[in-house]
Amino acid sequence: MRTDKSDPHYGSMSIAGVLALCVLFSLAFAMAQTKTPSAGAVPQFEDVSKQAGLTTSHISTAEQHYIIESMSGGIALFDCDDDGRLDIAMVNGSTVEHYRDGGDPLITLYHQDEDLKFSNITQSAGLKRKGWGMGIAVADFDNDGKLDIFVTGFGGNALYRGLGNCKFEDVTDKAGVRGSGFMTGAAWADYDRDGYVDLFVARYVHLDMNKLPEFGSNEEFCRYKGILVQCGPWGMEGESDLLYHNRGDGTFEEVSKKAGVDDPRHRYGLGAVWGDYDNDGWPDLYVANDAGPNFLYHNKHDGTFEEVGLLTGTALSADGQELGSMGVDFGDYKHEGRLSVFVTNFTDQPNNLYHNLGSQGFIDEGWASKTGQPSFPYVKWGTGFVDFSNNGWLDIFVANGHVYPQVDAIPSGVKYRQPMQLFRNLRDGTFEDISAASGLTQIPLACRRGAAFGDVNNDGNLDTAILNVGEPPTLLINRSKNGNHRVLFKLIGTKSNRAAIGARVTIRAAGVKQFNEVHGGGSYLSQNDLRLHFGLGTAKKMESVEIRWPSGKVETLENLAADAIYTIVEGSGIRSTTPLPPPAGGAMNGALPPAAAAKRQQPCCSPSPWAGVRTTGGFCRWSRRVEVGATARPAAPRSALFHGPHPSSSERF
Ligand SMILES: [Ca+2]
Ligand SMILES: [Ca+2]
Ligand SMILES: [Ca+2]
Ligand SMILES: [Ca+2]
Repeated sequence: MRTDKSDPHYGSMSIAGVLALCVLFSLAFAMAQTKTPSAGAVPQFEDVSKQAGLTTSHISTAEQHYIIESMSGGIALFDCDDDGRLDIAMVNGSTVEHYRDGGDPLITLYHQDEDLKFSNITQSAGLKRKGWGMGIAVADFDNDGKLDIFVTGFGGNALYRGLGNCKFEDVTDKAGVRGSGFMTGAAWADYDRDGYVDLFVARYVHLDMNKLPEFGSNEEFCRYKGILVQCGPWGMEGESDLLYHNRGDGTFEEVSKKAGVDDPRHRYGLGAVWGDYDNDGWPDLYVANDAGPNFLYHNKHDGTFEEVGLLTGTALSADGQELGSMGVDFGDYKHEGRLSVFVTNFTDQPNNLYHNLGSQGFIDEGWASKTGQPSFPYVKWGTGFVDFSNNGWLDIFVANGHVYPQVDAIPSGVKYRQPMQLFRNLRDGTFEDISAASGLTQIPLACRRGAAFGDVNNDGNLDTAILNVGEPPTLLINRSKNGNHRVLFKLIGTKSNRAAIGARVTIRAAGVKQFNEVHGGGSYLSQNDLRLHFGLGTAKKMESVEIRWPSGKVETLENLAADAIYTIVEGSGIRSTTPLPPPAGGAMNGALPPAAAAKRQQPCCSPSPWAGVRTTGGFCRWSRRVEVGATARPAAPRSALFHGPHPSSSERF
């Protein structure tokens, strides 16, 4: 049913009433507030892990005598029951003793029951396969509208087919994706554009669990700054990589060799992410290799790839060094219309920022961008280009943690548990380290691995979940209050794969063009929110929103209002619009002293007819969804123009 949004008496309170309340509250808050000069400029994070109920520990030994104990694992933000709230899947890890005994359940699944309250539903979800979990990536491989989970592991992966309502069926063996060896990064993309997502799986080193290299046994490969440590990866044999082509019938065929992504030289593969770096409409693949050159595979449109890492300048550091690479993300951090690459690396190395120059390849601006110096001492893993401040510019987040617990015995230098880092985009190709100003350095240190990004509490600010080795995960809620507008897009493919992995959204707002692509796996062995998020700064609307679906179909929406979550279906436009709370900012949204904070238990201030209610978490809950074609805010045009062909009856949906 279409609702009449022009009715001023819609809802329980009139617009005039809400406005009057808003003025009152604004005055009250303004009077009570202490102004801080930088408020709004730097994102602020709150660690809610404990009160959110994220209490299950990742599994690891304290000593980590073997390299296999250091590499797990990833974390995923995705909505397993399609209720609009992100749930969290954490890879569990294991120990050599446990593994020899059958291993540990590969992942823990937390359902978000209400705002930022999670419960562990792993057992009832049917996620029972045991082993040694490493990475995670989410997609809808069978296009049935239910998200599926792929977990990499040492000695065997798991593919959990979604049945709806956060229940899963283990189809690993039926699908033929169990694999073997030391599997790490996984990433989904429909590389041959047949409407079904395919799956790349990186593999690390060759390891025989019955003949593990003894701790400290080799003077060359099992030493670090003079102390005894686990052996490897140096001196170890590597493993090839895998590519599973989706046959569309629930099974996969391993085609890495045929496709040219098998890594015949057996580099130590870790993080992997797909992205169309050359804008030809076909997904390309970046693979971060530890202690060796990285791979950039260009998609040749015929089911095969050409490895162009060295040719494009994305394999080594600026000074020609092979670095120990872990995590990776693609992002257009300078609004140039091209995806650049950020890669996290081992200690005493900078991170790489491979700036995409188009036809001239890439140039590593790790040092020049000023992300190199502050990251140099740490061992760096989970990462993402993320606009935490909603100003339309991508910042860079990095999760750190050493591989050797023994480094704590070395008097100087970095320790095993390390701080997280955030680099603010200064819009000139350089970044500023705002780890301290954003509150990240006040969060207890941990040895971190995967990091995933998404809007966990649906307030329009991107949040992050981080895996901590041997400890429960960290959930950081972004409490920024800068008044900036923003938007999220949930895409549903019809001709394209249903989760729209690989879809590209390009928006134009206040004359600025931004784009991003939907990723099935990335960062370090992790999965971000499948919804694409854009910060819009002061822009209250987008002049245009162009969606390039993986099928190749391009559709454009015009004059779309900001501050909403849009669900868009390939071929039929906006299916639903969920308003976001009004951007927090200005007088009523600065840092609140305790007395004023108590007033948060009030109706949300907004002239919107969709008056929200503040929950105990301090943010708004908005219940009403707007029908197809309607706009989110009363001030916006009454309906967004939709240009694009209508779906034909033959399209799957
Ligand atoms: Ca959910
Ligand atoms: Ca599915
Ligand atoms: Ca391409
Ligand atoms: Ca949020």
